[in-house]
Amino acid sequence: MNKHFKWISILGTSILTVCSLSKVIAADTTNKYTILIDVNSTKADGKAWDAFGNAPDIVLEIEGTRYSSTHCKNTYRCKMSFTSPNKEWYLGIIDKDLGIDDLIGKGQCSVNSTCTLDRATVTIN
Ligand SMILES: [Ca+2]
Repeated sequence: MNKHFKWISILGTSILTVCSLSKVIAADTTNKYTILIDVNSTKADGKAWDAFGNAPDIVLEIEGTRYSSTHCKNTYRCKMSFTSPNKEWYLGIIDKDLGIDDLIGKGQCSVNSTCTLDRATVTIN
């Protein structure tokens, strides 16, 4: 094996390694997850979430993005979808109000888990 061939084969192997590594990383960037959110019927003080005793308008905050859905309005239970490169998240569950929003719960949860976040229970798949 001459000197030049040796360098070319080292370079070739390096390029192949970088290409296959970036392929693995790229394939992992856009996973879609489903979250089922269950909210307790009252706030910690025993009062209803909204005026006139109505159910909350559930909003999910994850990695700085807020997710909402028409079927998450005025309900104690709904499903949402989100995309993320991660498998574990710090979540916020919020009751969106006209005035000041109510925080339903916040905390850590990972994929294929059910977690209790203060006044909410979430299951992520
Ligand atoms: Ca409220």
